[in-house]
Amino acid sequence: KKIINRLNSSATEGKKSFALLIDPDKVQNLLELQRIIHTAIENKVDYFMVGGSLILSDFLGPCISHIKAQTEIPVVLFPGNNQYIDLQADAILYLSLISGRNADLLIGQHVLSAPILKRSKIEVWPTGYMLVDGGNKTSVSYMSNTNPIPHDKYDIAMSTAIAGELLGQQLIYMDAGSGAEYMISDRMIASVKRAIDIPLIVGGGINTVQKAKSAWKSGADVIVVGNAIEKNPELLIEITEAKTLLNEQLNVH
Ligand code: 1GP
Repeated sequence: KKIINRLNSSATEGKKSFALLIDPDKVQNLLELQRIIHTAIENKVDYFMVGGSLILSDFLGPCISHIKAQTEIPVVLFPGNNQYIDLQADAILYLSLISGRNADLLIGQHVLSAPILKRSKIEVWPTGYMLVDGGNKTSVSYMSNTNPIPHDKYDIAMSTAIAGELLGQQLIYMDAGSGAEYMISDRMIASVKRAIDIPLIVGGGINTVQKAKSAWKSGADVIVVGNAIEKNPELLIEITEAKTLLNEQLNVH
């Protein structure tokens, strides 16, 4: 069964999921990487996302093979550009930066990577990627050379997400950027979620268990946490516990 179908079924049931984002460039050494992966497997995160804005190290391949050697938990690539491909991964977020007006990130990078992806067995997930202002200038807003959607422009966010869905995107990913000063507001998450019928992924600046819970409760189907767990791996355990509790309350298992 395709992983995206599983993701879709969970979202339809209202079941909340948690993706741990690992940026191989931010990991100090392989031992630290192994420790985070081990904790994530023990706590049964739903997805590993592997990605970043740059490729500074040669940890991408080892990171994915290390995860794949130990667990069936899907590994999803979250690429910063068309070089960010490793076919050991189970799936790739094929991101169209629909909040921006940079043609290269709407179609250009895709043209460069399409033949290799088409020939591979990797699941390609068409994803409408929306950057939302998170207070500070994050790597992704600088690297993408686009303006994020203002934090309080709910209608723009909603209309953008609907346009993404109508254009055939299968997921919407709203991101305030890694290490955002503030996460996307509950109100914006809720207005986007109400407007679309495809799963909603939310990330950027989720650095406490309270923020994780409020993103889920506002309508995120999957939350992505990276930066805060790099700093405090214990948070991974707290967030998984909160997710299990919430899914029990929602009566979805
Ligand atoms: C960034 O959404 C991800 O693209 C995760 O952000 O690193 O702030 O958790 P953080």
